[in-house]
Amino acid sequence: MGHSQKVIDEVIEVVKKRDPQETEFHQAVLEVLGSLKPVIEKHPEFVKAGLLHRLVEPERMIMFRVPWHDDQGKIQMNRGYRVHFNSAIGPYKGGLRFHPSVNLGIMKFLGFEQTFKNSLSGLPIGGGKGGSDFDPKGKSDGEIMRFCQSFMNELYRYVGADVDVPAGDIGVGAREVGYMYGQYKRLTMLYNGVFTGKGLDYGGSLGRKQATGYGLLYFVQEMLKDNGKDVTDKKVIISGSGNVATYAAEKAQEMGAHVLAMSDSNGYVYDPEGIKLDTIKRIKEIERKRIKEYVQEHPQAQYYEGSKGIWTIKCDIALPCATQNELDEESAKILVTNGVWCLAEGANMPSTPEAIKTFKDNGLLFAPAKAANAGGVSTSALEMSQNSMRLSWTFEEVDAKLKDIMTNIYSRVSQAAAEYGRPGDLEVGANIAGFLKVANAMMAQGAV
Ligand code: NDP
Ligand code: 2IT
Repeated sequence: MGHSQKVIDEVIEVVKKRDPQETEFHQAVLEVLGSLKPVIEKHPEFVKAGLLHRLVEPERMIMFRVPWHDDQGKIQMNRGYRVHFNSAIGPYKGGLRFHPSVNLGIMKFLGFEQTFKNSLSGLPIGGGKGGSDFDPKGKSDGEIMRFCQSFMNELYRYVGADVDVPAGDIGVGAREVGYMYGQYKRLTMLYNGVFTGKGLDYGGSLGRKQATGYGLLYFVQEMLKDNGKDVTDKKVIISGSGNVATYAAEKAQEMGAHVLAMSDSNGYVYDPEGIKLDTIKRIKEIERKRIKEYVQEHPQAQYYEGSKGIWTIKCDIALPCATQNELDEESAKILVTNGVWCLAEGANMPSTPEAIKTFKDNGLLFAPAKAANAGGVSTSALEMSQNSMRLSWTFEEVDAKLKDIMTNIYSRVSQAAAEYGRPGDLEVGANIAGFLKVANAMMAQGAV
Protein backbone atom coordinates (compact mmCIF):
# COMPACT_ATOMS: atom_id res chain seq x y z
CA MET A 1 0.00 0.00 0.00
CA GLY A 2 1.36 3.41 -1.01
CA HIS A 3 2.11 6.21 1.42
CA SER A 4 -0.79 8.35 0.16
CA GLN A 5 -3.35 5.63 0.83
CA LYS A 6 -1.88 5.17 4.29
CA VAL A 7 -2.35 8.84 5.08
CA ILE A 8 -5.93 8.78 3.80
CA ASP A 9 -6.76 5.69 5.84
CA GLU A 10 -5.26 7.29 8.91
CA VAL A 11 -7.43 10.39 8.53
CA ILE A 12 -10.56 8.27 8.12
CA GLU A 13 -9.64 6.30 11.22
CA VAL A 14 -9.17 9.48 13.25
CA VAL A 15 -12.55 10.79 12.09
CA LYS A 16 -14.33 7.59 13.06
CA LYS A 17 -12.59 7.36 16.40
CA ARG A 18 -13.23 10.97 17.32
CA ASP A 19 -16.99 10.84 16.65
CA PRO A 20 -18.01 7.19 16.33
CA GLN A 21 -21.75 7.88 16.11
CA GLU A 22 -21.61 10.31 13.17
CA THR A 23 -22.21 7.75 10.43
CA GLU A 24 -23.44 10.18 7.74
CA PHE A 25 -20.35 12.31 8.29
CA HIS A 26 -18.09 9.25 7.99
CA GLN A 27 -19.85 8.33 4.76
CA ALA A 28 -19.29 11.81 3.27
CA VAL A 29 -15.63 11.86 4.32
CA LEU A 30 -15.00 8.37 2.89
CA GLU A 31 -16.66 9.33 -0.36
CA VAL A 32 -14.44 12.37 -0.88
CA LEU A 33 -11.18 10.96 0.47
CA GLY A 34 -11.75 7.78 -1.54
CA SER A 35 -11.11 9.84 -4.69
CA LEU A 36 -8.04 11.73 -3.51
CA LYS A 37 -5.19 9.21 -3.67
CA PRO A 38 -3.81 10.38 -7.04
CA VAL A 39 -3.98 14.01 -5.88
CA ILE A 40 -2.17 13.32 -2.63
CA GLU A 41 0.50 11.40 -4.55
CA LYS A 42 1.07 14.47 -6.69
CA HIS A 43 1.10 16.88 -3.73
CA PRO A 44 3.24 15.60 -0.85
CA GLU A 45 3.19 19.16 0.52
CA PHE A 46 -0.49 18.63 1.48
CA VAL A 47 0.49 15.72 3.70
CA LYS A 48 3.37 17.62 5.21
CA ALA A 49 1.01 20.45 6.12
CA GLY A 50 -1.48 18.08 7.78
CA LEU A 51 -4.05 19.36 5.34
CA LEU A 52 -6.39 16.35 5.27
CA HIS A 53 -6.55 16.24 9.05
CA ARG A 54 -7.56 19.92 9.09
CA LEU A 55 -10.01 19.54 6.21
CA VAL A 56 -12.19 17.01 8.04
CA GLU A 57 -12.55 19.12 11.19
CA PRO A 58 -15.03 22.03 11.08
CA GLU A 59 -13.49 25.40 11.92
CA ARG A 60 -16.25 25.92 14.48
CA MET A 61 -19.46 24.19 15.62
CA ILE A 62 -22.19 26.13 17.35
CA MET A 63 -24.98 24.36 19.26
CA PHE A 64 -27.68 26.14 21.16
CA ARG A 65 -31.01 25.87 22.95
CA VAL A 66 -34.12 26.99 21.07
CA PRO A 67 -37.12 27.39 23.39
CA TRP A 68 -40.43 28.45 21.83
CA HIS A 69 -44.10 28.77 22.74
CA ASP A 70 -46.57 26.46 21.02
CA ASP A 71 -50.17 27.47 20.36
CA GLN A 72 -51.28 25.97 23.67
CA GLY A 73 -48.89 28.28 25.49
CA LYS A 74 -46.60 25.41 26.39
CA ILE A 75 -42.85 25.93 26.11
CA GLN A 76 -41.18 23.53 23.69
CA MET A 77 -37.46 23.04 23.34
CA ASN A 78 -35.31 22.14 20.34
CA ARG A 79 -31.61 22.17 19.58
CA GLY A 80 -30.11 24.56 17.04
CA TYR A 81 -26.88 24.12 15.10
CA ARG A 82 -24.57 26.03 12.82
CA VAL A 83 -21.39 24.37 11.57
CA HIS A 84 -18.73 26.70 10.17
CA PHE A 85 -16.93 24.08 8.15
CA ASN A 86 -14.43 25.83 5.95
CA SER A 87 -13.79 29.49 5.11
CA ALA A 88 -10.72 29.06 2.89
CA ILE A 89 -12.39 30.45 -0.22
CA GLY A 90 -15.07 32.76 1.20
CA PRO A 91 -17.56 33.41 4.01
CA TYR A 92 -19.43 30.33 5.25
CA LYS A 93 -22.39 29.63 3.00
CA GLY A 94 -25.00 26.92 3.16
CA GLY A 95 -28.55 26.14 4.11
CA LEU A 96 -30.50 25.57 7.31
CA ARG A 97 -32.46 22.33 7.70
CA PHE A 98 -35.45 21.88 10.02
CA HIS A 99 -36.20 18.17 10.33
CA PRO A 100 -36.54 15.84 13.34
CA SER A 101 -33.62 13.73 12.06
CA VAL A 102 -31.14 16.63 12.37
CA ASN A 103 -28.14 15.99 14.60
CA LEU A 104 -24.53 17.13 14.66
CA GLY A 105 -23.34 14.31 12.39
CA ILE A 106 -25.87 15.27 9.72
CA MET A 107 -24.93 18.94 10.00
CA LYS A 108 -21.25 18.02 9.61
CA PHE A 109 -21.85 15.80 6.58
CA LEU A 110 -23.83 18.61 4.92
CA GLY A 111 -21.23 21.25 5.81
CA PHE A 112 -18.41 19.06 4.49
CA GLU A 113 -20.22 18.42 1.19
CA GLN A 114 -21.08 22.10 0.96
CA THR A 115 -17.41 23.06 1.14
CA PHE A 116 -16.57 21.14 -2.05
CA LYS A 117 -19.82 22.03 -3.82
CA ASN A 118 -19.23 25.73 -3.19
CA SER A 119 -15.67 25.35 -4.43
CA LEU A 120 -16.94 23.75 -7.66
CA SER A 121 -19.35 26.65 -8.19
CA GLY A 122 -16.35 28.82 -8.98
CA LEU A 123 -17.74 31.55 -6.71
CA PRO A 124 -16.10 32.93 -3.53
CA ILE A 125 -18.07 31.03 -0.89
CA GLY A 126 -16.91 28.79 1.95
CA GLY A 127 -18.86 25.88 3.42
CA GLY A 128 -21.35 25.92 6.28
CA LYS A 129 -24.62 24.31 7.32
CA GLY A 130 -27.08 24.51 10.15
CA GLY A 131 -30.56 23.77 11.32
CA SER A 132 -32.57 22.18 14.06
CA ASP A 133 -34.32 18.97 15.06
CA PHE A 134 -37.54 21.03 15.02
CA ASP A 135 -40.30 19.32 13.01
CA PRO A 136 -42.26 21.89 10.97
CA LYS A 137 -44.93 19.35 10.00
CA GLY A 138 -48.34 20.20 11.43
CA LYS A 139 -47.14 23.42 13.06
CA SER A 140 -49.20 26.58 12.70
CA ASP A 141 -47.80 29.65 11.02
CA GLY A 142 -47.50 31.34 14.41
CA GLU A 143 -45.53 28.42 15.81
CA ILE A 144 -43.18 28.48 12.84
CA MET A 145 -42.64 32.22 13.33
CA ARG A 146 -41.96 31.96 17.04
CA PHE A 147 -39.56 29.10 16.46
CA CYS A 148 -37.68 31.01 13.75
CA GLN A 149 -37.44 34.10 15.95
CA SER A 150 -36.08 32.12 18.88
CA PHE A 151 -33.61 30.35 16.59
CA MET A 152 -32.31 33.72 15.39
CA ASN A 153 -32.10 35.15 18.90
CA GLU A 154 -29.03 32.97 19.23
CA LEU A 155 -27.81 32.49 15.66
CA TYR A 156 -27.59 36.23 14.87
CA ARG A 157 -24.29 36.44 16.76
CA TYR A 158 -22.57 34.03 14.38
CA VAL A 159 -23.75 35.23 10.96
CA GLY A 160 -23.09 38.32 8.83
CA ALA A 161 -22.91 39.31 5.18
CA ASP A 162 -19.12 38.75 5.18
CA VAL A 163 -19.12 36.08 7.89
CA ASP A 164 -21.78 33.46 7.26
CA VAL A 165 -24.84 33.65 5.01
CA PRO A 166 -27.48 30.93 5.62
CA ALA A 167 -30.30 29.91 3.25
CA GLY A 168 -32.96 27.21 3.03
CA ASP A 169 -32.76 23.41 2.91
CA ILE A 170 -35.24 20.72 3.95
CA GLY A 171 -38.10 22.32 5.91
CA VAL A 172 -36.80 25.85 5.35
CA GLY A 173 -38.19 27.90 2.47
CA ALA A 174 -39.07 31.52 1.80
CA ARG A 175 -41.50 31.72 4.72
CA GLU A 176 -38.93 30.59 7.30
CA VAL A 177 -36.14 32.69 5.76
CA GLY A 178 -38.48 35.71 5.97
CA TYR A 179 -39.14 35.21 9.69
CA MET A 180 -35.47 34.63 10.45
CA TYR A 181 -34.32 37.62 8.41
CA GLY A 182 -36.93 39.82 10.10
CA GLN A 183 -35.65 38.82 13.53
CA TYR A 184 -32.02 39.29 12.47
CA LYS A 185 -32.82 42.87 11.42
CA ARG A 186 -34.60 43.58 14.65
CA LEU A 187 -31.61 42.41 16.65
CA THR A 188 -28.86 44.05 14.61
CA MET A 189 -30.47 47.00 12.82
CA LEU A 190 -28.66 45.81 9.69
CA TYR A 191 -30.21 45.36 6.26
CA ASN A 192 -27.26 43.59 4.76
CA GLY A 193 -28.51 40.48 3.02
CA VAL A 194 -27.39 37.97 5.62
CA PHE A 195 -29.76 35.35 4.20
CA THR A 196 -30.31 34.15 0.66
CA GLY A 197 -33.56 32.74 -0.63
CA LYS A 198 -35.27 35.89 0.63
CA GLY A 199 -38.64 37.02 -0.75
CA LEU A 200 -38.51 39.10 -3.92
CA ASP A 201 -39.88 42.19 -2.15
CA TYR A 202 -37.01 42.46 0.30
CA GLY A 203 -33.78 41.61 -1.47
CA GLY A 204 -34.34 38.10 -2.81
CA SER A 205 -33.13 37.12 -6.25
CA LEU A 206 -35.35 36.14 -9.12
CA GLY A 207 -34.59 32.56 -10.03
CA ARG A 208 -33.31 31.43 -6.62
CA LYS A 209 -36.46 29.38 -5.95
CA GLN A 210 -36.04 27.48 -9.21
CA ALA A 211 -32.24 27.36 -9.16
CA THR A 212 -31.39 23.97 -7.67
CA GLY A 213 -33.90 22.06 -9.79
CA TYR A 214 -33.23 24.00 -12.96
CA GLY A 215 -29.48 23.76 -12.38
CA LEU A 216 -29.76 19.99 -11.98
CA LEU A 217 -31.37 19.73 -15.40
CA TYR A 218 -28.82 22.08 -16.98
CA PHE A 219 -26.11 19.80 -15.62
CA VAL A 220 -27.88 16.68 -16.90
CA GLN A 221 -28.28 18.30 -20.29
CA GLU A 222 -24.52 18.99 -20.51
CA MET A 223 -23.68 15.46 -19.42
CA LEU A 224 -26.09 13.92 -21.94
CA LYS A 225 -24.89 16.20 -24.74
CA ASP A 226 -21.33 15.09 -24.09
CA ASN A 227 -22.54 11.50 -24.54
CA GLY A 228 -24.60 12.09 -27.66
CA LYS A 229 -27.96 11.99 -25.86
CA ASP A 230 -30.66 14.39 -24.70
CA VAL A 231 -33.58 14.72 -22.31
CA THR A 232 -36.38 15.02 -24.88
CA ASP A 233 -39.05 12.31 -24.65
CA LYS A 234 -37.20 10.44 -21.90
CA LYS A 235 -39.03 8.88 -18.97
CA VAL A 236 -38.00 10.57 -15.73
CA ILE A 237 -38.79 9.82 -12.09
CA ILE A 238 -38.10 12.33 -9.35
CA SER A 239 -38.23 11.57 -5.64
CA GLY A 240 -39.42 14.26 -3.26
CA SER A 241 -41.93 17.01 -3.97
CA GLY A 242 -40.23 19.92 -2.25
CA ASN A 243 -38.24 22.80 -3.65
CA VAL A 244 -35.60 20.83 -5.54
CA ALA A 245 -37.92 18.12 -6.90
CA THR A 246 -40.62 20.54 -8.06
CA TYR A 247 -38.32 22.74 -10.12
CA ALA A 248 -36.33 19.81 -11.44
CA ALA A 249 -39.66 18.45 -12.72
CA GLU A 250 -40.60 21.82 -14.19
CA LYS A 251 -37.37 22.12 -16.17
CA ALA A 252 -37.43 18.46 -17.23
CA GLN A 253 -40.93 18.96 -18.65
CA GLU A 254 -39.83 22.16 -20.36
CA MET A 255 -37.05 20.15 -21.99
CA GLY A 256 -39.62 17.68 -23.29
CA ALA A 257 -39.20 14.84 -20.79
CA HIS A 258 -42.07 12.80 -19.32
CA VAL A 259 -42.03 13.06 -15.52
CA LEU A 260 -43.94 9.98 -14.42
CA ALA A 261 -43.62 9.94 -10.63
CA MET A 262 -42.88 12.07 -7.57
CA SER A 263 -42.97 11.32 -3.83
CA ASP A 264 -42.93 12.55 -0.27
CA SER A 265 -41.84 10.80 2.91
CA ASN A 266 -45.11 8.83 3.04
CA GLY A 267 -45.42 7.51 -0.49
CA TYR A 268 -45.34 8.18 -4.20
CA VAL A 269 -47.63 9.10 -7.04
CA TYR A 270 -47.41 7.51 -10.49
CA ASP A 271 -49.15 9.38 -13.29
CA PRO A 272 -48.87 7.60 -16.65
CA GLU A 273 -49.97 10.82 -18.38
CA GLY A 274 -47.16 12.82 -16.76
CA ILE A 275 -47.18 14.62 -13.41
CA LYS A 276 -49.28 17.81 -13.38
CA LEU A 277 -47.00 20.23 -11.59
CA ASP A 278 -49.64 22.85 -10.88
CA THR A 279 -51.34 20.31 -8.63
CA ILE A 280 -48.08 19.37 -6.89
CA LYS A 281 -47.21 23.02 -6.29
CA ARG A 282 -50.62 23.80 -4.85
CA ILE A 283 -50.68 20.74 -2.58
CA LYS A 284 -47.08 21.11 -1.34
CA GLU A 285 -46.22 24.83 -1.53
CA ILE A 286 -49.58 26.40 -0.67
CA GLU A 287 -51.74 23.87 1.16
CA ARG A 288 -48.76 22.07 2.78
CA LYS A 289 -50.57 18.74 2.47
CA ARG A 290 -49.46 15.22 1.51
CA ILE A 291 -48.77 14.10 -2.05
CA LYS A 292 -51.47 11.43 -1.86
CA GLU A 293 -54.04 14.25 -2.38
CA TYR A 294 -52.89 14.31 -6.01
CA VAL A 295 -54.93 11.27 -7.06
CA GLN A 296 -58.19 12.88 -5.96
CA GLU A 297 -57.89 15.31 -8.86
CA HIS A 298 -56.18 13.01 -11.32
CA PRO A 299 -57.94 9.63 -11.22
CA GLN A 300 -55.65 8.18 -13.89
CA ALA A 301 -52.78 8.43 -11.34
CA GLN A 302 -52.03 5.94 -8.58
CA TYR A 303 -50.76 6.54 -5.07
CA TYR A 304 -48.61 3.96 -3.27
CA GLU A 305 -47.61 4.00 0.39
CA GLY A 306 -43.86 3.95 1.11
CA SER A 307 -41.43 6.32 -0.60
CA LYS A 308 -38.92 3.64 -1.66
CA GLY A 309 -41.31 2.11 -4.17
CA ILE A 310 -40.73 4.97 -6.57
CA TRP A 311 -37.47 3.31 -7.67
CA THR A 312 -39.40 0.32 -9.03
CA ILE A 313 -40.89 2.42 -11.85
CA LYS A 314 -39.30 1.89 -15.24
CA CYS A 315 -37.46 5.01 -16.42
CA ASP A 316 -34.51 6.35 -18.42
CA ILE A 317 -33.43 9.01 -15.96
CA ALA A 318 -33.79 8.94 -12.17
CA LEU A 319 -33.39 12.08 -10.08
CA PRO A 320 -33.33 11.54 -6.29
CA CYS A 321 -34.31 14.94 -4.85
CA ALA A 322 -35.52 14.15 -1.30
CA THR A 323 -32.88 13.25 1.28
CA GLN A 324 -29.68 11.40 2.20
CA ASN A 325 -29.44 7.66 1.65
CA GLU A 326 -32.92 7.45 0.11
CA LEU A 327 -31.61 5.21 -2.68
CA ASP A 328 -29.95 1.98 -1.54
CA GLU A 329 -28.32 -0.95 -3.34
CA GLU A 330 -31.58 -2.88 -3.66
CA SER A 331 -33.33 0.06 -5.31
CA ALA A 332 -30.29 0.73 -7.51
CA LYS A 333 -30.38 -2.84 -8.79
CA ILE A 334 -34.09 -2.60 -9.59
CA LEU A 335 -33.51 0.65 -11.48
CA VAL A 336 -30.71 -0.98 -13.48
CA THR A 337 -32.80 -4.07 -14.25
CA ASN A 338 -35.53 -1.75 -15.52
CA GLY A 339 -33.11 -0.06 -17.90
CA VAL A 340 -32.23 3.25 -16.22
CA TRP A 341 -29.16 4.81 -17.89
CA CYS A 342 -28.79 8.17 -16.17
CA LEU A 343 -28.82 9.07 -12.49
CA ALA A 344 -28.32 12.62 -11.27
CA GLU A 345 -28.44 13.59 -7.60
CA GLY A 346 -30.56 16.60 -6.67
CA ALA A 347 -30.55 15.84 -2.94
CA ASN A 348 -27.34 15.77 -0.88
CA MET A 349 -25.84 12.25 -0.67
CA PRO A 350 -29.09 10.52 -1.73
CA SER A 351 -27.36 7.35 -2.94
CA THR A 352 -25.69 4.93 -0.55
CA PRO A 353 -22.08 3.95 -1.44
CA GLU A 354 -23.34 0.53 -2.59
CA ALA A 355 -25.92 2.18 -4.85
CA ILE A 356 -23.23 4.38 -6.44
CA LYS A 357 -21.10 1.29 -7.03
CA THR A 358 -24.06 -0.40 -8.73
CA PHE A 359 -24.54 2.61 -11.02
CA LYS A 360 -20.87 2.74 -11.96
CA ASP A 361 -20.53 -1.02 -12.47
CA ASN A 362 -23.46 -0.84 -14.88
CA GLY A 363 -22.09 2.07 -16.85
CA LEU A 364 -24.74 4.63 -15.95
CA LEU A 365 -24.16 8.31 -16.57
CA PHE A 366 -23.85 9.34 -12.92
CA ALA A 367 -23.93 12.97 -11.75
CA PRO A 368 -22.89 13.39 -8.09
CA ALA A 369 -24.74 15.82 -5.84
CA LYS A 370 -21.91 18.21 -5.11
CA ALA A 371 -21.70 19.04 -8.82
CA ALA A 372 -25.25 18.47 -10.00
CA ASN A 373 -27.14 20.34 -7.25
CA ALA A 374 -24.73 23.28 -6.99
CA GLY A 375 -27.13 25.55 -8.87
CA GLY A 376 -28.99 26.51 -5.69
CA VAL A 377 -26.03 27.76 -3.74
CA SER A 378 -24.55 29.35 -6.85
CA THR A 379 -27.68 31.42 -7.32
CA SER A 380 -27.51 32.24 -3.62
CA ALA A 381 -24.07 33.70 -4.34
CA LEU A 382 -25.65 35.68 -7.17
CA GLU A 383 -28.21 36.98 -4.65
CA MET A 384 -25.33 38.08 -2.41
CA SER A 385 -23.75 39.94 -5.35
CA GLN A 386 -26.99 41.72 -6.16
CA ASN A 387 -27.48 42.69 -2.50
CA SER A 388 -23.94 44.12 -2.31
CA MET A 389 -24.51 46.13 -5.47
CA ARG A 390 -27.98 47.26 -4.33
CA LEU A 391 -29.22 46.17 -7.73
CA SER A 392 -31.27 43.28 -9.03
CA TRP A 393 -30.98 41.31 -12.20
CA THR A 394 -33.88 40.04 -14.32
CA PHE A 395 -34.93 36.42 -14.22
CA GLU A 396 -33.36 35.93 -17.64
CA GLU A 397 -30.02 37.34 -16.50
CA VAL A 398 -29.92 35.14 -13.40
CA ASP A 399 -31.01 32.07 -15.35
CA ALA A 400 -28.37 32.67 -18.03
CA LYS A 401 -25.68 32.97 -15.34
CA LEU A 402 -26.95 29.78 -13.70
CA LYS A 403 -26.77 27.90 -16.98
CA ASP A 404 -23.25 29.18 -17.51
CA ILE A 405 -22.20 28.14 -14.00
CA MET A 406 -23.62 24.61 -14.43
CA THR A 407 -21.90 24.24 -17.81
CA ASN A 408 -18.62 25.35 -16.25
CA ILE A 409 -19.01 22.94 -13.35
CA TYR A 410 -19.62 20.10 -15.81
CA SER A 411 -16.47 20.88 -17.76
CA ARG A 412 -14.36 21.43 -14.64
CA VAL A 413 -15.51 18.08 -13.24
CA SER A 414 -15.14 16.06 -16.42
CA GLN A 415 -11.72 17.60 -17.11
CA ALA A 416 -10.48 16.71 -13.63
CA ALA A 417 -11.73 13.14 -14.11
CA ALA A 418 -9.85 12.83 -17.40
CA GLU A 419 -6.70 14.49 -16.06
CA TYR A 420 -6.50 12.02 -13.19
CA GLY A 421 -6.99 8.98 -15.38
CA ARG A 422 -10.72 8.39 -14.76
CA PRO A 423 -12.49 9.83 -17.83
CA GLY A 424 -16.26 9.95 -17.40
CA ASP A 425 -16.12 9.34 -13.65
CA LEU A 426 -17.77 12.55 -12.50
CA GLU A 427 -17.76 11.47 -8.86
CA VAL A 428 -13.98 11.32 -8.81
CA GLY A 429 -13.78 14.47 -10.95
CA ALA A 430 -16.04 16.45 -8.62
CA ASN A 431 -14.17 15.36 -5.52
CA ILE A 432 -10.77 16.18 -7.01
CA ALA A 433 -11.71 19.52 -8.58
CA GLY A 434 -13.66 20.61 -5.49
CA PHE A 435 -10.83 19.59 -3.20
CA LEU A 436 -7.97 21.20 -5.13
CA LYS A 437 -9.28 24.75 -4.92
CA VAL A 438 -9.98 24.47 -1.19
CA ALA A 439 -6.62 22.79 -0.56
CA ASN A 440 -4.66 25.42 -2.51
CA ALA A 441 -6.45 28.22 -0.66
CA MET A 442 -5.76 26.57 2.70
CA MET A 443 -2.09 26.11 1.83
CA ALA A 444 -1.77 29.76 0.80
CA GLN A 445 -3.30 30.91 4.09
CA GLY A 446 -0.91 28.93 6.30
CA ALA A 447 -1.65 26.51 9.10
CA VAL A 448 -5.04 27.88 10.07
P1 NDP B 1 -38.00 20.49 0.94
O1 NDP B 1 -38.22 20.56 2.39
O2 NDP B 1 -38.55 21.55 0.07
O3 NDP B 1 -38.49 19.10 0.36
C1 NDP B 1 -37.99 17.90 0.84
C2 NDP B 1 -38.70 16.76 0.15
O4 NDP B 1 -38.03 15.55 0.47
C3 NDP B 1 -40.14 16.60 0.60
O5 NDP B 1 -40.89 16.06 -0.45
C4 NDP B 1 -40.00 15.62 1.74
O6 NDP B 1 -41.18 14.90 2.01
C5 NDP B 1 -38.92 14.71 1.23
N1 NDP B 1 -38.18 14.13 2.37
C6 NDP B 1 -37.55 14.79 3.36
N2 NDP B 1 -37.04 13.95 4.26
C7 NDP B 1 -37.36 12.74 3.83
C8 NDP B 1 -37.13 11.44 4.33
N3 NDP B 1 -36.45 11.25 5.49
N4 NDP B 1 -37.60 10.39 3.60
C9 NDP B 1 -38.28 10.58 2.44
N5 NDP B 1 -38.54 11.80 1.94
C10 NDP B 1 -38.09 12.83 2.62
O7 NDP B 1 -36.39 20.42 0.76
P2 NDP B 1 -35.51 20.69 -0.53
O8 NDP B 1 -36.24 20.34 -1.76
O9 NDP B 1 -34.94 22.04 -0.38
O10 NDP B 1 -34.31 19.66 -0.30
C11 NDP B 1 -34.29 18.35 -0.85
C12 NDP B 1 -32.86 17.85 -0.92
O11 NDP B 1 -32.08 18.71 -1.76
C13 NDP B 1 -32.11 17.82 0.41
O12 NDP B 1 -31.19 16.75 0.38
C14 NDP B 1 -31.34 19.14 0.40
O13 NDP B 1 -30.21 19.08 1.22
C15 NDP B 1 -30.95 19.19 -1.07
N6 NDP B 1 -30.60 20.50 -1.60
C16 NDP B 1 -31.43 21.57 -1.47
C17 NDP B 1 -31.08 22.78 -2.05
C18 NDP B 1 -31.98 23.95 -2.01
O14 NDP B 1 -31.64 24.97 -2.63
N7 NDP B 1 -33.12 23.91 -1.36
C19 NDP B 1 -29.81 22.96 -2.77
C20 NDP B 1 -29.05 21.74 -2.92
C21 NDP B 1 -29.44 20.59 -2.32
P3 NDP B 1 -42.09 15.33 3.28
O15 NDP B 1 -42.80 16.56 2.85
O16 NDP B 1 -42.97 14.16 3.48
O17 NDP B 1 -41.16 15.54 4.42
O1 2IT C 1 -27.41 22.10 -0.04
C1 2IT C 1 -27.41 23.23 -0.55
O2 2IT C 1 -26.58 23.56 -1.40
C2 2IT C 1 -28.44 24.18 -0.11
N1 2IT C 1 -29.29 23.82 0.69
C3 2IT C 1 -28.42 25.59 -0.62
C4 2IT C 1 -27.49 26.44 0.20
C5 2IT C 1 -27.51 27.91 -0.13
O3 2IT C 1 -26.78 28.62 0.60
O4 2IT C 1 -28.18 28.36 -1.03
